[in-house]
Amino acid sequence: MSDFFPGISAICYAGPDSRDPMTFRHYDPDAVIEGRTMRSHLRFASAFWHTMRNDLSDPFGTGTAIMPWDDGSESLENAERRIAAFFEFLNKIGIDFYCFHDRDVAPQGNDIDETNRNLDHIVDVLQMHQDSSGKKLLWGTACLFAHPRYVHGAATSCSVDVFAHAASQVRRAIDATHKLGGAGYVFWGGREGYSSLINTDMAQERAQLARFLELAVDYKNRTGFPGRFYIEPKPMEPTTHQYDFDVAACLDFLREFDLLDEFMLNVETNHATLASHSMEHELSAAAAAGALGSIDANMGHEHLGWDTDHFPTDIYLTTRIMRIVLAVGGLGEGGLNFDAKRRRGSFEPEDLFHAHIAGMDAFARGLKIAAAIRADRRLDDALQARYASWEQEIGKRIMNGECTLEDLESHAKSIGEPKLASGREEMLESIFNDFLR
Ligand code: XLS
Ligand code: NI
Ligand code: NI
Repeated sequence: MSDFFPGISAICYAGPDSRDPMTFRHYDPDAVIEGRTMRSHLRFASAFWHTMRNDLSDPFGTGTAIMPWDDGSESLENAERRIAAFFEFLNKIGIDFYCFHDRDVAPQGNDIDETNRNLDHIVDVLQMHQDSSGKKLLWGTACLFAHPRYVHGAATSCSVDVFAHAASQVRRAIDATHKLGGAGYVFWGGREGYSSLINTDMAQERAQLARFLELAVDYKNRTGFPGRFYIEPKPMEPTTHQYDFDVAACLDFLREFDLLDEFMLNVETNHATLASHSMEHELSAAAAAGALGSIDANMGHEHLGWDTDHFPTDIYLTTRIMRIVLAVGGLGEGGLNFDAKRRRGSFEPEDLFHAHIAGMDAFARGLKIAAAIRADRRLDDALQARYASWEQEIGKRIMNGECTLEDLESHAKSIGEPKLASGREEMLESIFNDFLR
């Protein structure tokens, strides 16, 4: 058995007092919270593209990551070695799931057939590793943004031929995900937007995107892929504007094209902040529509206006996320995928462990704190009390559609000026803070 991470053994829970950075201080996989284990609440996944393919280069400099298992070639042997290193990593860190793009696990060939053969080969390799490790695929996806042919978009390209290439690629990526028992399949519209409106027919491009998704749904139904389909909203980058801008825009798009029953949302923190929303806002919007499916767990930096994909280490953030996840009864087949990368200066292989430990412990704490806030009930009770007037007869009649504007005028006259209560925002924030000790 090869050892790609020599000197690092399985990361174990050692409790909050541990001073050993190679331990979990909060993620105790078998600890039970609200009747379920932490492991099943959190369903952590590691992103193959960041963990194995991100060399930590940035627009100003080359990669710094030390990856002794990677010879830099596009050979199948190299792809197999990366996967072996990845599964060793998953085993040691104790993460049960992973996510991939077709092109980051398997090399592109000279034509579609060769590319498909490469992917088929790699799917068998992944299957072998899944079987021997018990690890599972949370979701797969197609990289429809890196190849130069997608420069003007994939489904939204001005070229119908590019649309056909993208369709063929998605077909095979769904097959790969299906074969590996993936719980879901993600559509992230990396270049499904525009650089400039001066050369863009927005109505045409949006209709193309809808048609593309319809074709995928048709394929899912015909091939019996049982997993969920997700859309991952993102407002921009690399495009100026992406059509799946935020949760609200995605829901509206899906509703317009009658696709709402077919998709849930994979919500990413750094995409929320790029859209000038909080993650809490995006998750609440998705939850309200019954479409909160999965989470790309990362975060941005308040001084940087782009998708920096930091590992999520902010306990306020993870607590807010887990409060919503617990409130909707969990993510079901979804999970928390660390769509996150180490900083360029964290270039040693062991930093992959530190980064994931930081994210996992932050979410474990978020889960524990969120559960404590829920058990305490003060915040939930305050919310319920705030809307109590809607429980009155008049409130029920309005919501049941049994009132006219005239009825409401009579009601308004009979009660006089409404008496309002304070929103108590600061008091509630302060109660929330009490739990972050
Ligand atoms: C990029 C996206 C991407 C998707 C998968 O910003 O987050 O990584 O999650 O294609
Ligand atoms: Ni993502
Ligand atoms: Ni992202």
